Amino acid sequence: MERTFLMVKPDGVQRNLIGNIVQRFEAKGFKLVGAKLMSVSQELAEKHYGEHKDKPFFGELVDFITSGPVFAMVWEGENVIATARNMMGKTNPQEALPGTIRGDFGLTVGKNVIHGSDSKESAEREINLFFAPDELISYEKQDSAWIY
Ligand code: FUP
Repeated sequence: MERTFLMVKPDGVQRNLIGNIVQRFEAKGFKLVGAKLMSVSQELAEKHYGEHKDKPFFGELVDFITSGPVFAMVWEGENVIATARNMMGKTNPQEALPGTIRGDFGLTVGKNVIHGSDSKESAEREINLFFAPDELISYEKQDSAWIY
């Protein structure tokens, strides 16, 4: 079963959106296998956003993600990586459709509420960056038979 890394960014935590965001992925049928409220260190931020290190907005990106607590999560389910990206909406909240997280809650590309892995490779890399193996829980859920 596929896993992805999702993170409510500091703006989402400050705006009390953790519960709403968790609820969407639970209701969709995905399984939460790890979650924690945490601070992102400078080092972790620079690793996480490594692919953007030459972009003009890299400094702002790192400053923002280290500016307050984030809620880091690992979710599991069929095609969870692409489906979660659809549920998040486009990177630019102006283009994100209503009904998506960024479409419903975001106004600017810098403060766009949530991060989600964009491929199998980035999911694996980001899960390993943010979680130790013993922080991820494998378990059966009774509702699975009604979802799959
Ligand atoms: P996403 O995968 O949708 O989070 O988008 P990207 O990986 O392309 O960008 C990572 C973060 O960089 C975005 F969440 C917001 C920020 N960003 C900017 O601040 N300015 C830009 O022009 C593009 C991205």
